[in-house]
Amino acid sequence: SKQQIGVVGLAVMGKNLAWNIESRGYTVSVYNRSSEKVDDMLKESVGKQIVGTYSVEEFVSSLESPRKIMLMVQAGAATDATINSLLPLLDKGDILIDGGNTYYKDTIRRNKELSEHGIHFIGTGVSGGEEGALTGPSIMPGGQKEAYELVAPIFEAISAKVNGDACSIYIGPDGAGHYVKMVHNGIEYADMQLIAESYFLMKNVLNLSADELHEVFAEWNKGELDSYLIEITADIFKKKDAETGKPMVDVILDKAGQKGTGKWTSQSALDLGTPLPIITESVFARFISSLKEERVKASKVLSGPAPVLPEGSKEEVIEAIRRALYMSKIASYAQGFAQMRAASEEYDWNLQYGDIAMIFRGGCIIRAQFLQKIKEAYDRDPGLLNLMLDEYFKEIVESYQAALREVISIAVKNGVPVPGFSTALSYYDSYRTETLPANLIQAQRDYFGAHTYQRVDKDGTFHTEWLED
Ligand code: NBP
Repeated sequence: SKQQIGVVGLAVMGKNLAWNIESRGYTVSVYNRSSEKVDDMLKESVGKQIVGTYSVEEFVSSLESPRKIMLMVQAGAATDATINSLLPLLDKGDILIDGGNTYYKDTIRRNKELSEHGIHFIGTGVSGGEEGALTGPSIMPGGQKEAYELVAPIFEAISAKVNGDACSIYIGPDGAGHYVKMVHNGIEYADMQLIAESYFLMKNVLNLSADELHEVFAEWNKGELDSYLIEITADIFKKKDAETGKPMVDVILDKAGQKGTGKWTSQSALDLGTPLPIITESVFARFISSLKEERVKASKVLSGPAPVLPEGSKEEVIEAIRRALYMSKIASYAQGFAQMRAASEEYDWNLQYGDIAMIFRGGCIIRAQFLQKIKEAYDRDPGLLNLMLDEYFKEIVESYQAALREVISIAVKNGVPVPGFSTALSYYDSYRTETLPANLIQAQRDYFGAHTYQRVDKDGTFHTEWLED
C-alpha cells in the first residue's frame, strides 16, 4: 500500500517533521539525497509508520495520488536541484510543498514554473526550530488554495495549537507564506535586539547580576511581555558555565551571527518604500557587534561620558525599562504588519492580518500573549492602517512613551547604545507628527535638481527659480 505523504531532506527539520506527521496517524515515505540519513532515520524510527526509500523513483512511486511531497532541504540551489529531480516523475495535480526558509521571490518563480507543468506548489514557512518541527510548529502556507485544502488536515494536525486553534492557516497565493515567515524572522530580530538593550541597561547602569536579571525577566514573563523569548532569556541568566562557574552569558563572545532573513525583510522594506527602522536597526546592530576587533581598538581611542546615576529607585528604573521594551515592541510589530500590508498590495495577496497574528501565537519563536491583542485589533478593524491606531495599543503607547523617553535619556547620558529603543521612539514621534521637515527637503531637491514640489495651499506641481534675485 502507498503512503499518504512524503518528506525529502532528513536533516534535523525534515526528520522531526516526518515523525510529527507520523505521530498524527499518517503514513510517511522519506527520502534523502545521501542514503546514510535514510538509514539513520530508520534506525531511530522503530515502531513508527515510516517507509525509507533510496531513489527518487522509489520515493515517488511509494506515494498515494495526488502525491503530497514536503521538501525540507537547504534553501536555494538545493531546493531547485531537488525539484528538478522529482519533476519528471510527477503527475498533474501532485503537490510539492517547500518547507525551507526560502526567499519569497524564489517561491513566486517556482510556483509559476511548476503550475505550467500542472504541478501545485506550496511554499510554507515553518517556524519553531527542531523542537517545533517535532511537537508542533507554526505553519505559514502560500500557494494554490485548492492544493492547500488537500494538505490542510495534515498541516492542522501537526501544527501548534493555541486554545484549540491550529497555528496553520492559508496565507495567500504563491510567495505569501514565505513572505510572512520572512517578516516573522525580521520581527524576531527586533524582539531580540530590544530585549538585549534592556539587559544591557540593567547590567551597565543598574549593575544587576545575572541572578537578578533572571528574577527580572522571570517576573516580566508573568505580565504583558509574556512570551517565549522573554522566557528563554530568564532561563539563560540562570545557566552557569561548567568550566568557569561564571554565568554562561558572560563567557559568550558578543558577536551576533545571522542567516540573512532579517536582512531580506529590510531589503523588501526598501524595495516597497515602507518604513521598517526597528528591524533594520536590529540587523545593523548585529553587523556592528560583529566588528569586534574594530570595536576593541576603538574602545582604546574613543571615550564616552562619565556614568550618571539615574533618578528614582532601582525598581522604578526597571519598571521604566519594562515599559520602554513593551512600547518599542508594539512599534516594531506595527512596522512589520504595515510592511505586510504594503507587500499584500504590491503582490495582490489579500493577506488577513488577524489570521497571521493568530498563527504567530503558538509554535514559533515570536509566540507571545501579546499576539492575541493584535488579533483582536484586526478583528475590530481588518483595514487598520497601523497597530498604534488601535484603541488598545494607542492607550499603551500614549501612557508608556514617558518611560521610553526617560530610558533613552538614561542611556544617552551614560553612553550606552540603544539603537532599537531610539529608533522606536523616533518612529512613534514621526508617525504622530502632522508636519515633518520634509518641506525643506523638497525645497532643497527643487533648488539643486528642479525636482519640483507640491504646495500646502493648492493642487499642482511647482518649481521655483531659487537663484532669481
Ligand atoms: P539544512 O538546511 O542543513 O539542509 C540539509 C538538507 O539539504 C539535507 O537533507 C541535504 O541532503 C539537503 N541538500 C543539500 Br545541503 N544540498 C542538496 C542538493 N543539492 N540536492 C538535494 N538535497 C540537498 O537542513 P535543516 O536545518 O533541517 O533545514 C531544512 C530547511 O528548513 C532549510 O531550508 C532551513 O532553512 C529550514 N528551517 C530550518 C530551521 C532550523 O531551526 N534548523 C527552522 C525553520 C526552517 P544531504 O544529506 O544529502 O546533504
